[in-house]
Amino acid sequence: MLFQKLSIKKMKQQQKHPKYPERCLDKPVYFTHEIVCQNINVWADPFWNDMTDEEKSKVISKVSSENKKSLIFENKDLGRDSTYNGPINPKGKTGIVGRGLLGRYGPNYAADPIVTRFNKEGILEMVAIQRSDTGQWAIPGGMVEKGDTVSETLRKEFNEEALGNTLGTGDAEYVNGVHDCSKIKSKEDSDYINKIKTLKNEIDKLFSNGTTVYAGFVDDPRNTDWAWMETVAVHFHIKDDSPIHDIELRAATDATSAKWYKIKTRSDLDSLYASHALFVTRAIENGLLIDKRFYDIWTKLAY
Ligand code: RP5
Repeated sequence: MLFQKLSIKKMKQQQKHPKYPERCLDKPVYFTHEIVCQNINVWADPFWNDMTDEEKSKVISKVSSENKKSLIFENKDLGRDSTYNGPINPKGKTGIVGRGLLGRYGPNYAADPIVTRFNKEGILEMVAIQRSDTGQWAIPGGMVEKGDTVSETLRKEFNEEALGNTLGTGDAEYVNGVHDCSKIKSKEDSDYINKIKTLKNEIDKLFSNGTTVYAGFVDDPRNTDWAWMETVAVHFHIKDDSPIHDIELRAATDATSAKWYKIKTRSDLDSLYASHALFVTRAIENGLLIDKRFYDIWTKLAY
Protein backbone atom coordinates (compact mmCIF):
# COMPACT_ATOMS: atom_id res chain seq x y z
CA MET A 1 0.00 0.00 0.00
CA LEU A 2 1.61 3.22 -1.15
CA PHE A 3 -0.65 5.68 0.56
CA GLN A 4 -1.07 5.49 4.26
CA LYS A 5 -2.39 8.61 5.85
CA LEU A 6 -3.82 11.95 4.98
CA SER A 7 -1.45 14.65 6.10
CA ILE A 8 -3.41 17.60 7.48
CA LYS A 9 -0.52 19.87 6.55
CA LYS A 10 -1.28 19.21 2.89
CA MET A 11 -4.84 20.43 3.29
CA LYS A 12 -5.57 23.96 2.15
CA GLN A 13 -6.85 26.61 4.51
CA GLN A 14 -10.63 26.85 4.68
CA GLN A 15 -11.64 28.43 1.37
CA LYS A 16 -14.48 30.90 0.89
CA HIS A 17 -17.72 29.80 -0.69
CA PRO A 18 -19.71 32.46 -2.62
CA LYS A 19 -22.99 31.55 -0.88
CA TYR A 20 -21.57 31.46 2.67
CA PRO A 21 -21.46 34.24 5.26
CA GLU A 22 -18.11 35.38 6.71
CA ARG A 23 -16.76 32.72 9.09
CA CYS A 24 -16.00 33.64 12.69
CA LEU A 25 -13.92 31.21 14.77
CA ASP A 26 -14.53 32.95 18.12
CA LYS A 27 -18.27 33.26 17.70
CA PRO A 28 -19.44 30.83 14.99
CA VAL A 29 -22.19 32.07 12.68
CA TYR A 30 -25.29 29.88 12.27
CA PHE A 31 -25.99 29.11 8.61
CA THR A 32 -28.18 26.46 6.97
CA HIS A 33 -29.01 27.43 3.38
CA GLU A 34 -32.69 27.63 2.44
CA ILE A 35 -32.19 24.97 -0.26
CA VAL A 36 -31.33 22.52 2.54
CA CYS A 37 -34.48 23.51 4.46
CA GLN A 38 -36.58 22.98 1.31
CA ASN A 39 -35.16 19.47 0.88
CA ILE A 40 -35.62 18.06 4.36
CA ASN A 41 -36.31 14.33 4.03
CA VAL A 42 -35.46 14.51 0.30
CA TRP A 43 -31.66 14.72 0.31
CA ALA A 44 -31.35 16.55 3.63
CA ASP A 45 -31.71 15.31 7.20
CA PRO A 46 -34.51 16.78 9.35
CA PHE A 47 -33.42 19.50 11.79
CA TRP A 48 -31.60 18.03 14.77
CA ASN A 49 -34.31 18.99 17.28
CA ASP A 50 -36.97 17.38 15.09
CA MET A 51 -35.20 14.03 15.04
CA THR A 52 -36.14 11.13 17.26
CA ASP A 53 -33.46 9.68 19.56
CA GLU A 54 -33.22 6.73 17.20
CA GLU A 55 -32.59 8.98 14.19
CA LYS A 56 -30.00 10.94 16.14
CA SER A 57 -28.11 7.83 17.14
CA LYS A 58 -28.15 6.66 13.50
CA VAL A 59 -26.48 9.93 12.51
CA ILE A 60 -23.93 9.58 15.29
CA SER A 61 -23.09 5.99 14.38
CA LYS A 62 -22.83 6.90 10.68
CA VAL A 63 -19.84 9.12 11.39
CA SER A 64 -17.07 7.76 9.22
CA SER A 65 -18.60 4.30 9.32
CA GLU A 66 -18.12 3.90 5.56
CA ASN A 67 -14.54 4.88 5.93
CA LYS A 68 -13.87 2.36 8.67
CA LYS A 69 -13.48 -0.08 5.79
CA SER A 70 -10.82 2.12 4.26
CA LEU A 71 -7.20 1.56 5.10
CA ILE A 72 -6.41 5.20 4.56
CA PHE A 73 -8.83 7.18 6.64
CA GLU A 74 -7.59 7.93 10.12
CA ASN A 75 -10.61 6.84 12.05
CA LYS A 76 -11.22 8.59 15.33
CA ASP A 77 -13.81 8.78 18.04
CA LEU A 78 -15.12 12.16 17.00
CA GLY A 79 -17.16 13.16 20.02
CA ARG A 80 -20.13 15.53 19.97
CA ASP A 81 -20.62 19.26 19.61
CA SER A 82 -21.37 20.87 22.97
CA THR A 83 -24.13 23.15 21.60
CA TYR A 84 -26.36 20.68 19.74
CA ASN A 85 -24.97 17.34 20.91
CA GLY A 86 -24.56 16.09 17.32
CA PRO A 87 -21.49 15.15 15.24
CA ILE A 88 -18.57 17.55 15.28
CA ASN A 89 -16.13 18.28 12.45
CA PRO A 90 -13.07 16.06 13.03
CA LYS A 91 -10.68 18.67 11.64
CA GLY A 92 -11.70 21.38 14.09
CA LYS A 93 -13.60 24.65 14.07
CA THR A 94 -14.77 26.25 10.81
CA GLY A 95 -16.45 29.43 12.11
CA ILE A 96 -19.90 28.24 10.96
CA VAL A 97 -22.45 26.04 12.71
CA GLY A 98 -25.57 24.63 11.02
CA ARG A 99 -25.24 22.63 7.81
CA GLY A 100 -24.49 25.39 5.29
CA LEU A 101 -25.25 23.88 1.87
CA LEU A 102 -24.76 20.28 3.00
CA GLY A 103 -27.80 18.12 3.59
CA ARG A 104 -26.51 15.66 6.16
CA TYR A 105 -25.26 16.21 9.69
CA GLY A 106 -21.74 14.81 10.04
CA PRO A 107 -20.11 13.29 6.94
CA ASN A 108 -21.69 13.93 3.54
CA TYR A 109 -20.32 11.19 1.30
CA ALA A 110 -19.01 11.75 -2.22
CA ALA A 111 -17.04 9.82 -4.86
CA ASP A 112 -14.40 11.29 -7.19
CA PRO A 113 -13.31 9.61 -10.47
CA ILE A 114 -9.82 10.75 -11.54
CA VAL A 115 -9.52 9.84 -15.22
CA THR A 116 -6.10 10.46 -16.79
CA ARG A 117 -4.36 9.98 -20.15
CA PHE A 118 -1.20 11.09 -21.90
CA ASN A 119 -2.25 13.17 -24.92
CA LYS A 120 -0.65 12.89 -28.36
CA GLU A 121 2.11 15.29 -27.31
CA GLY A 122 2.84 13.15 -24.25
CA ILE A 123 1.34 15.66 -21.80
CA LEU A 124 -0.55 14.28 -18.81
CA GLU A 125 -4.21 15.29 -18.79
CA MET A 126 -7.16 14.54 -16.57
CA VAL A 127 -10.89 14.87 -17.08
CA ALA A 128 -12.00 18.01 -15.26
CA ILE A 129 -15.20 19.99 -15.02
CA GLN A 130 -15.80 23.59 -14.11
CA ARG A 131 -18.09 23.86 -11.11
CA SER A 132 -21.09 26.13 -11.37
CA ASP A 133 -20.80 27.25 -7.71
CA THR A 134 -17.20 28.48 -7.34
CA GLY A 135 -16.17 28.46 -11.02
CA GLN A 136 -13.14 26.30 -10.14
CA TRP A 137 -11.91 23.32 -12.14
CA ALA A 138 -12.53 20.05 -10.34
CA ILE A 139 -12.65 16.27 -10.60
CA PRO A 140 -16.16 15.37 -11.86
CA GLY A 141 -17.22 13.94 -8.50
CA GLY A 142 -20.56 13.99 -6.76
CA MET A 143 -22.56 12.96 -3.74
CA VAL A 144 -23.26 9.29 -3.10
CA GLU A 145 -27.04 9.21 -3.19
CA LYS A 146 -29.09 7.02 -0.89
CA GLY A 147 -29.05 3.43 -2.13
CA ASP A 148 -26.08 3.99 -4.46
CA THR A 149 -22.61 2.50 -3.99
CA VAL A 150 -19.34 4.39 -4.43
CA SER A 151 -18.62 2.60 -7.72
CA GLU A 152 -22.07 3.44 -9.10
CA THR A 153 -21.55 7.07 -8.12
CA LEU A 154 -18.15 7.23 -9.83
CA ARG A 155 -19.67 6.16 -13.17
CA LYS A 156 -22.83 8.16 -12.74
CA GLU A 157 -21.05 11.44 -11.97
CA PHE A 158 -18.52 10.94 -14.77
CA ASN A 159 -21.35 10.36 -17.22
CA GLU A 160 -23.46 13.24 -15.91
CA GLU A 161 -20.77 15.87 -15.67
CA ALA A 162 -18.23 14.96 -18.35
CA LEU A 163 -20.11 12.91 -20.99
CA GLY A 164 -23.13 15.15 -21.33
CA ASN A 165 -25.28 12.69 -19.37
CA THR A 166 -25.51 10.50 -22.45
CA LEU A 167 -25.34 7.13 -20.75
CA GLY A 168 -28.13 7.51 -18.22
CA THR A 169 -30.96 5.06 -18.06
CA GLY A 170 -33.51 5.38 -20.87
CA ASP A 171 -32.93 7.90 -23.62
CA ALA A 172 -29.84 10.01 -23.75
CA GLU A 173 -30.65 13.32 -22.19
CA TYR A 174 -27.94 15.69 -23.30
CA VAL A 175 -29.16 18.84 -25.02
CA ASN A 176 -26.71 21.70 -25.33
CA GLY A 177 -25.45 21.22 -21.83
CA VAL A 178 -28.94 21.18 -20.37
CA HIS A 179 -30.27 18.10 -18.65
CA ASP A 180 -33.73 18.07 -20.20
CA CYS A 181 -34.93 15.25 -22.43
CA SER A 182 -38.02 17.18 -23.54
CA LYS A 183 -35.89 19.55 -25.64
CA ILE A 184 -35.29 18.78 -29.29
CA LYS A 185 -31.79 17.52 -29.95
CA SER A 186 -29.68 18.93 -32.73
CA LYS A 187 -28.04 16.60 -35.24
CA GLU A 188 -24.75 17.35 -33.53
CA ASP A 189 -26.16 16.34 -30.15
CA SER A 190 -27.56 13.11 -31.55
CA ASP A 191 -24.24 12.29 -33.20
CA TYR A 192 -22.46 12.85 -29.90
CA ILE A 193 -24.92 10.67 -28.00
CA ASN A 194 -24.58 7.86 -30.55
CA LYS A 195 -20.79 8.07 -30.51
CA ILE A 196 -20.63 7.84 -26.70
CA LYS A 197 -23.11 4.95 -26.70
CA THR A 198 -20.82 2.96 -29.00
CA LEU A 199 -18.02 3.46 -26.46
CA LYS A 200 -20.08 2.32 -23.47
CA ASN A 201 -18.37 -1.09 -23.13
CA GLU A 202 -14.94 0.54 -23.16
CA ILE A 203 -16.04 3.07 -20.55
CA ASP A 204 -17.35 0.22 -18.40
CA LYS A 205 -14.04 -1.57 -18.83
CA LEU A 206 -12.13 1.51 -17.70
CA PHE A 207 -14.32 1.91 -14.64
CA SER A 208 -13.92 -1.73 -13.68
CA ASN A 209 -10.21 -1.23 -13.24
CA GLY A 210 -9.62 1.66 -10.86
CA THR A 211 -7.32 2.19 -7.88
CA THR A 212 -8.56 3.92 -4.75
CA VAL A 213 -6.03 6.63 -4.01
CA TYR A 214 -7.78 8.47 -1.19
CA ALA A 215 -10.67 7.99 1.21
CA GLY A 216 -11.70 10.38 3.93
CA PHE A 217 -12.19 14.03 4.80
CA VAL A 218 -12.33 16.73 2.09
CA ASP A 219 -11.31 20.30 2.83
CA ASP A 220 -14.45 21.55 1.07
CA PRO A 221 -15.51 25.24 1.24
CA ARG A 222 -19.02 24.09 2.23
CA ASN A 223 -17.87 22.39 5.44
CA THR A 224 -19.19 23.57 8.80
CA ASP A 225 -18.66 22.47 12.39
CA TRP A 226 -21.70 20.21 12.04
CA ALA A 227 -21.49 18.95 8.44
CA TRP A 228 -18.55 18.12 6.20
CA MET A 229 -17.52 16.29 3.04
CA GLU A 230 -15.81 12.89 2.90
CA THR A 231 -14.95 11.15 -0.34
CA VAL A 232 -13.45 8.12 -2.00
CA ALA A 233 -11.21 9.14 -4.93
CA VAL A 234 -10.43 6.45 -7.52
CA HIS A 235 -7.85 6.66 -10.31
CA PHE A 236 -8.58 5.31 -13.81
CA HIS A 237 -5.88 5.62 -16.47
CA ILE A 238 -6.68 5.44 -20.20
CA LYS A 239 -3.91 3.78 -22.19
CA ASP A 240 -2.64 5.29 -25.49
CA ASP A 241 -4.19 2.55 -27.61
CA SER A 242 -7.58 2.54 -25.88
CA PRO A 243 -10.64 3.21 -28.11
CA ILE A 244 -11.66 5.90 -25.61
CA HIS A 245 -8.29 7.66 -25.60
CA ASP A 246 -9.70 10.57 -27.64
CA ILE A 247 -13.18 10.59 -26.14
CA GLU A 248 -14.86 13.99 -26.47
CA LEU A 249 -16.08 15.54 -23.23
CA ARG A 250 -19.25 17.56 -22.70
CA ALA A 251 -20.54 19.16 -19.55
CA ALA A 252 -24.06 18.67 -18.22
CA THR A 253 -26.00 18.88 -14.93
CA ASP A 254 -23.88 20.69 -12.28
CA ALA A 255 -20.89 21.36 -14.54
CA THR A 256 -20.61 24.42 -16.79
CA SER A 257 -17.66 23.07 -18.85
CA ALA A 258 -15.72 19.85 -19.19
CA LYS A 259 -12.30 19.38 -20.72
CA TRP A 260 -9.05 17.43 -20.79
CA TYR A 261 -7.14 19.46 -18.19
CA LYS A 262 -3.37 19.61 -18.65
CA ILE A 263 -1.15 18.86 -15.68
CA LYS A 264 2.27 20.39 -16.24
CA THR A 265 3.06 22.46 -13.17
CA ARG A 266 2.20 22.57 -9.50
CA SER A 267 -0.14 25.53 -10.05
CA ASP A 268 -2.27 23.47 -12.47
CA LEU A 269 -3.15 21.38 -9.44
CA ASP A 270 -3.21 23.99 -6.71
CA SER A 271 -6.07 25.94 -8.30
CA LEU A 272 -8.35 22.86 -8.28
CA TYR A 273 -11.45 22.79 -6.05
CA ALA A 274 -11.22 21.79 -2.36
CA SER A 275 -8.66 18.99 -1.72
CA HIS A 276 -8.62 17.81 -5.32
CA ALA A 277 -4.92 18.72 -5.75
CA LEU A 278 -4.11 16.16 -3.07
CA PHE A 279 -6.25 13.46 -4.68
CA VAL A 280 -4.73 14.06 -8.13
CA THR A 281 -1.24 13.99 -6.62
CA ARG A 282 -2.10 10.59 -5.18
CA ALA A 283 -3.33 9.48 -8.62
CA ILE A 284 -0.03 10.57 -10.15
CA GLU A 285 1.79 8.55 -7.48
CA ASN A 286 -0.37 5.61 -8.45
CA GLY A 287 0.50 6.25 -12.11
CA LEU A 288 4.14 5.50 -11.29
CA LEU A 289 3.07 1.88 -11.08
CA ILE A 290 1.37 1.99 -14.49
CA ASP A 291 3.48 4.08 -16.89
CA LYS A 292 7.00 5.49 -16.53
CA ARG A 293 5.93 8.82 -18.07
CA PHE A 294 4.22 9.60 -14.75
CA TYR A 295 7.68 9.79 -13.24
CA ASP A 296 8.57 13.05 -15.04
CA ILE A 297 5.44 14.79 -13.96
CA TRP A 298 5.75 13.41 -10.43
CA THR A 299 9.26 14.85 -9.99
CA LYS A 300 8.01 18.27 -11.15
CA LEU A 301 5.02 18.25 -8.81
CA ALA A 302 6.50 16.84 -5.61
CA TYR A 303 6.00 19.13 -2.61
C1 RP5 B 1 -16.11 17.58 -2.99
O1 RP5 B 1 -17.40 17.88 -3.44
C2 RP5 B 1 -15.89 16.14 -3.38
O2 RP5 B 1 -14.51 15.87 -3.50
C3 RP5 B 1 -16.66 16.01 -4.67
O3 RP5 B 1 -15.84 16.33 -5.77
C4 RP5 B 1 -17.74 17.08 -4.56
C5 RP5 B 1 -19.14 16.53 -4.39
O4 RP5 B 1 -20.07 17.56 -4.24
P1 RP5 B 1 -20.96 18.07 -5.47
O5 RP5 B 1 -20.05 18.19 -6.68
O6 RP5 B 1 -21.98 17.02 -5.70
O7 RP5 B 1 -21.49 19.37 -5.07
O8 RP5 B 1 -16.00 17.77 -1.63
